[in-house]
Amino acid sequence: MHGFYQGKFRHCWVFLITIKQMCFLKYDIYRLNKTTLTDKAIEDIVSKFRLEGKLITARTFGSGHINDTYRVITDTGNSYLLQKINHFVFKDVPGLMNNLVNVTRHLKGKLTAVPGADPEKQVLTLVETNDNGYYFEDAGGNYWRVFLFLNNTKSYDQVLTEKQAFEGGKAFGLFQALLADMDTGLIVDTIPNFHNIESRLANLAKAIAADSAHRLIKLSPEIEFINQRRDAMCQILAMGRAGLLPERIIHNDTKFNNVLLDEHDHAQCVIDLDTVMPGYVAYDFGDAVRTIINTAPEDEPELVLIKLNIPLFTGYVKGYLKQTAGFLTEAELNSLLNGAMLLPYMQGVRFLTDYLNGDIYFKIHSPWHNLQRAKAQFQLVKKLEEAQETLNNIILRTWQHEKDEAK
Ligand code: ADP
Ligand code: GN1
Ligand code: MG
Repeated sequence: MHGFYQGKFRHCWVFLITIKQMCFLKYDIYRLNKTTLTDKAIEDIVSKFRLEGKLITARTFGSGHINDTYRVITDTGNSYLLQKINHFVFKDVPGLMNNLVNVTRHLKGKLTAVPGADPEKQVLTLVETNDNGYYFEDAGGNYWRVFLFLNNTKSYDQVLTEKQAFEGGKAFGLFQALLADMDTGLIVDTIPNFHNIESRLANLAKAIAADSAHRLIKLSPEIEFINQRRDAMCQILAMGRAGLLPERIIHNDTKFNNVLLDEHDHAQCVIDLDTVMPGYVAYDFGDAVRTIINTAPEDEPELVLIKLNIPLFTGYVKGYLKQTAGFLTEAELNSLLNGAMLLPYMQGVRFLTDYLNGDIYFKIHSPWHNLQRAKAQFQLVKKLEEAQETLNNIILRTWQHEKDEAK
């Protein structure tokens, strides 16, 4: 051992220690950023908004990977959701907030005409700033916004029952249905090429070429896995370009914790509207399936625990097609399974790219978190590939059932 430290490998050893320290330092800096906001700072920020009552508590909330979220409670018993918008990810915050105002206005307008609907509970409500805007920019250049907190709601990182999956399907299906007639001119692209797999693969290629965090070593199995599936994964994009799939306004981040269920597990409200942009319905279907069908979390380190929960998939498909069978084209229907393959693949590509870039995009909880996430997503793709026929039959059977019901 002495020889190893002192001998010809000495420089190598020092180098490895330095790399390791840098990884942990970066992780520590990340944790510091998350926890250093004082109550006084929060009080200053919320004082810019028209809140009812005086702030009593503010606590970090939720498990999102992008924005910083706090639940704020005031002495009148009112509850709010304060968010710092990640402007490294969302470069055009005024455009993004304008989208949110237009989308929530459209959704509320449509629900007002639906008997029994409750637009205030089913759609997010932004709280105005004192100068009648919807966001506040602090001295440090950070952007903040506040929503009314929807009480007695739950969001699940993992789906537990078929009923929850069904309700989630209904919520995201209804969301697409209500936005079907919205003027796309009212929406700006908050992240250009967000679900463009060609562009995601090009970003990965750049990250591999640069290898800025010196992490490329040992990644050949993952890179080979990606390369083997390139053509198949670009199919939706090709069909869209050929005019075979219509572009609609979709959510673009339909992981299951972006739908709030009420205390009886009924669908209540679709949240996290930052990525609402034109796209193909298969993207929303695929991203929801990605988080519902997996028996393990998105970042599961034990790959053997990643299996498919078919009843949850069936529940989601039933809820989703109940709301959408009336307007989806046959080509869209046939693209759904492809979307279910594509989204975990694309997510794996995005996690791997971020790992190679040194974790600059997604929040991480360990220096290898993004790699672990990527491996887990690719394992899910493998499982989905094995079950393609079963999954397709479920989609087609459910579609037929909805068509028969409508007759
Ligand atoms: P992120 O973009 O970081 O995922 P979200 O907007 O999804 O942020 O919010 C994070 C979490 O906060 C959600 O998963 C949900 O649990 C909760 N949440 C968001 N909006 C509301 C709301 N209006 N009322 C109650 N809970 C909410
Ligand atoms: C991010 O914000 P959040 O945690 O809901 C990401 C999604 C990914 C997801 C993976 C703007 O979603 O695209 O699918 O993490 N959002 C953005 O968990 O990149
Ligand atoms: Mg979210």
